[in-house]
Amino acid sequence: GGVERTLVAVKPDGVQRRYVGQIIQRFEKRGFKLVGLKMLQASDGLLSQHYRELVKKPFYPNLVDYMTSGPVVAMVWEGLNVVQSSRRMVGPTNPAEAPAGTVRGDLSLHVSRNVVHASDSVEGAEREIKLWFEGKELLNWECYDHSLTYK
Ligand code: YYY
Ligand code: MG
Repeated sequence: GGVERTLVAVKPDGVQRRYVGQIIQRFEKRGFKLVGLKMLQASDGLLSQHYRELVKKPFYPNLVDYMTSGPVVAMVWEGLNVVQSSRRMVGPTNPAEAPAGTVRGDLSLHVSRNVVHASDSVEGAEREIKLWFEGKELLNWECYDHSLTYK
């Protein structure tokens, strides 16, 4: 892939456990550029669109209760191959299968409390970013170290 954007969100358990800073730091350290950031209380309506493939799953009501239990910190990260790289940094859905070194493998234990979201495809990322952010909330800015990290 080329330069892409993806949606990463610290879920309510991650916010409660005060992991926002260290999750942001992982993406900054990797070299990705933050182009959108906000804290919000997710609504049932937003989540039913965000998780539209999952609304009929038995765990969906619990998922909505969890995701609406407190604030979420949503962000958009930009960079080379950022969609796949973010998924690798976040780790598998079930923290029990997540390797150490991944966000989920380091910070969580249970599939229904897995701390963070990351989009799973370029198309999915585009759809999710439009759901969570207005165009004017995304900033185009020049990251001066890209002449070092993109060679
Ligand atoms: O993209 P990712 O978050 O890794 O997994 P999805 O399959 O999209 O599921 C979204 C979300 O649903 C997952 O992060 C936790 C929750 N969930 C669950 O509570 N129990 C499951 N068996 C599967 C998913
Ligand atoms: Mg998913």
